[in-house]
Amino acid sequence: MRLDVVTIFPEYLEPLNVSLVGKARARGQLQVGVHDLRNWTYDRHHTVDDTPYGGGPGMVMKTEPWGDALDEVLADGYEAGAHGPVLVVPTPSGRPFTQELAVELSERPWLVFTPARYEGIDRRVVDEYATRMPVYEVSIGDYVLAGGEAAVLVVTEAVARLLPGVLGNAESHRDDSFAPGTMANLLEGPVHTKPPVWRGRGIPEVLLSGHHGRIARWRRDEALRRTTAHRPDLIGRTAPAAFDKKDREMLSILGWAPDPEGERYGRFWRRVEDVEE
Ligand code: 6GU
Repeated sequence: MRLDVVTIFPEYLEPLNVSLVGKARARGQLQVGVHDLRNWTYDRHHTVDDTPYGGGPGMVMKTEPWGDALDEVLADGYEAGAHGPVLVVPTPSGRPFTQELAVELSERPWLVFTPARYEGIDRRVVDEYATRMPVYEVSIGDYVLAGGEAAVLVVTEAVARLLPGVLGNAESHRDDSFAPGTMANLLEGPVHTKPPVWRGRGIPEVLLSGHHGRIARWRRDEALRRTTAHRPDLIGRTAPAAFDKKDREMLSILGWAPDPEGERYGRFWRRVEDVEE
């Protein structure tokens, strides 16, 4: 896979040299180009922004540097043998970045990122490149960052770990919390390692029992506990068939029951306390 990032803060992308992504690059599984947008400015002040048409606060990133930068980065990529680029535009007004989207992007050969500062990029830039390639405008969550660079790091790490041979264990993706599929998307429960006692705290007995069936059940129950506590929305929208009898017992203990009323709009479970009488 090839990645290109155009940014006014190339140094913000330094983490792409370390850890999982850095190792994938070193092994040749990933080619990364980070490009300074100001290389495509031709005035003395290297201006990349201007005041918004229609007024309002903040500044808008100008069309010409982005257009010239993207034209050259795309031409150089094609020259180097890359094909099938997609443009990934980080923005708080994008679609939510999910594991499903990470999987989709991991199947593309070439991602071009355009992290913006200020109030974003002149709309015409996205509209222009959307005529040439798929464009994904993505948000990494319901909060506002000062710029899209941190989002590029987030998306890159989520995508890179899905590439064949990048993570050690090929089995590990299927079990990811949020892995697409018909299974319930549950958060993972607690994990433990040696020593067996730390500051008077032991390990749950079952994990030392050697009973694989009971261990799997305990892990599942802990996942249900954690998911009901932290992400009740994930339980609510899980189809009943994704839960076995023991799951439903645990959900009942945790105060959850099937919601026949909600089924029409994709809400299969409700908190028992939520019932109004
Ligand atoms: Cl992708 N960019 C910015 N600036 N803020 C965000 C975001 C992206 N995702 C969530 N907040």
